[in-house]
Amino acid sequence: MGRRLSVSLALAGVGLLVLVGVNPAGAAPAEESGQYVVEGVRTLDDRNQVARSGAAIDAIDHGRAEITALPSEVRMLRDQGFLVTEQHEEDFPAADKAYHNYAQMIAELDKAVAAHPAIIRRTSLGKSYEGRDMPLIKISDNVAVDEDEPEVLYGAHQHAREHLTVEMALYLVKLYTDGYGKDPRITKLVDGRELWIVPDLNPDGGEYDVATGSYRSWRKNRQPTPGSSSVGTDLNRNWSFRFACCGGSSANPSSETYHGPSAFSAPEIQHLRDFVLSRRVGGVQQIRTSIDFHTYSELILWPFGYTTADTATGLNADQQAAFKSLGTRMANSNGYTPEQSSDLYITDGSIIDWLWATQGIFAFTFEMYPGADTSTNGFYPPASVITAQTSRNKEASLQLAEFADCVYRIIGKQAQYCENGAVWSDDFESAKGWTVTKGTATSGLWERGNPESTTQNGPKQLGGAVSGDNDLVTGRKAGSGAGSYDVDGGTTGVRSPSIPLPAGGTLTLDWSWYFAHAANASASDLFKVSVLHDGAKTVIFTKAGATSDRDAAWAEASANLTPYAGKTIQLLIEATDAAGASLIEAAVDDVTVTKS
Ligand code: 0X9
Ligand code: ZN
Ligand code: CA
Ligand code: CA
Repeated sequence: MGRRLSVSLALAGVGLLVLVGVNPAGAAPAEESGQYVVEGVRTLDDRNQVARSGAAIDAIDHGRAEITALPSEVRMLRDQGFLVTEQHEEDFPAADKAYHNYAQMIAELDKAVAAHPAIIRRTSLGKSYEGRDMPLIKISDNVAVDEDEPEVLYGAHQHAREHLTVEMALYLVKLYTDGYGKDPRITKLVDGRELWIVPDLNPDGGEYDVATGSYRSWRKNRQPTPGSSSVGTDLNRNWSFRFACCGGSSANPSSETYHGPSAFSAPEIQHLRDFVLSRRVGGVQQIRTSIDFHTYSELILWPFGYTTADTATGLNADQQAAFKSLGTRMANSNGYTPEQSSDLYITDGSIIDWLWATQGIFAFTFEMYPGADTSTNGFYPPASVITAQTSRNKEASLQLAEFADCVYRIIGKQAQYCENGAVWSDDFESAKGWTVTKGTATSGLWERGNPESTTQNGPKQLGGAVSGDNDLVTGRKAGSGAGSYDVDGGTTGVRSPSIPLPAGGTLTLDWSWYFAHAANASASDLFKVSVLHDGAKTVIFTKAGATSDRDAAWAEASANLTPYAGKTIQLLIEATDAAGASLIEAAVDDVTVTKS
């Protein structure tokens, strides 16, 4: 019946506008009754519940009820948690039977779990719009335990007709389970990583695509759009990062790239989002690398899709270089073309942009076989290619998992970005490039040096540093008394050199300091530490003066810099003598930024 779309969305140079057209499969489900199958109708209660919906039960066998029902009755049953499917054989055309339909995919996963229970677990991501279970696979040693190992996410089948991607996921399940204990490289990954596989992000669309025994060229999910007769949201346009921002998706419910009424309106995408968010442990995302499998055009794509700019806010030059290097390395292994995803065409609300921008996951889109030069409909390659075209991605899939400990290793910057310990430090024994800012203070400006001690009712400037001979101090000299070379007349500030902070991990700033004043000080006198970032200033530490005597004594302080991970910051240290000429002194030593 339907005219099949003959162009690929992945094809370079194919304008998306071309795709807006008559799509008979998107027509409104008319309010007339049809034959359906309801699973899990076991107890008398279940039976009554089905009957109460208004549906007529035609037959029941082993919890499988055949019913005649109106679409509204089907919706009611689905809302009650029943899996309701159209009554027909949902399967591939005869020549393509080697592809796995939904039930066969589930059976294949269960076989792997039964064969290797120690290293593979199947749980559920949640239910699809029509109520199908969306399996979530974890492969790792001690699979029942959440170990502290880098995690990897392989996802497949956001797009219904891209059936080869389900085969890819099943291939990975077999690769990692059958290979464990036999292939040392695979054994090492299963032991040292937590591998997550989501084999079917769009089970409803996939089943719909094969439901009649001939392909329907279906792409989206099977969720009706409120206020419209159209069915289906493009799942790879439904993610919230820059949702619908840039012309890379459509607001028209009948479009192949309809982004949905709002971000995360598709239950399938909500479930994957919730799972990914659940992998933040102690504020740190555990998943480091990801591939989202699609077909076709033989491409490896990286963010951003929403802009043609190579770097953008949230994607700096090092990060872009790491994406490009890993993408190119993987492409060398499978012969795909590596490029930024917007080189193909602009997409907004795509999974990889969200995974990177909000979670810092190095996420790639793979467009599998065939290449863009196909003359046939590239979404339906014959089953005979499955083995070659899934195993073709073995090496790339393993590389992705191997680099999950530190993708920056591929550009030689693992020490800066990945290794725990000192990220940056200054003991003020040498000049690291701090600059005194133009302040209002007339004396006692910050300087690096060997401090002289002063005393007035106890120590006010300490003659010794915490480390070595030098510190950062407001007027290094003692002069003729404590009141010489102290801060007078306003604020003196000193700004650190630029500090590039690694992305990921917990970042802590530690420093030694003191702030001393005589009883002639006030609450307006201050010692302050701030972070300069993105053109803004955020105060992270304040010690106010008081109308009492406070002696100089080294103390330690710390602040959380994790919010600035991945950014380049500067520190600003200020001391203020606000009113008159109070005796004010301050010093700092041993500033460190560490990552844990
Ligand atoms: O348009 C898509 O979603 C993908 N192509 S497909 O033909 N499989 O539909 C490409 C997405 C590439 N862009 C991003 N991942 N951002
Ligand atoms: Zn796709
Ligand atoms: Ca020092
Ligand atoms: Ca001084």
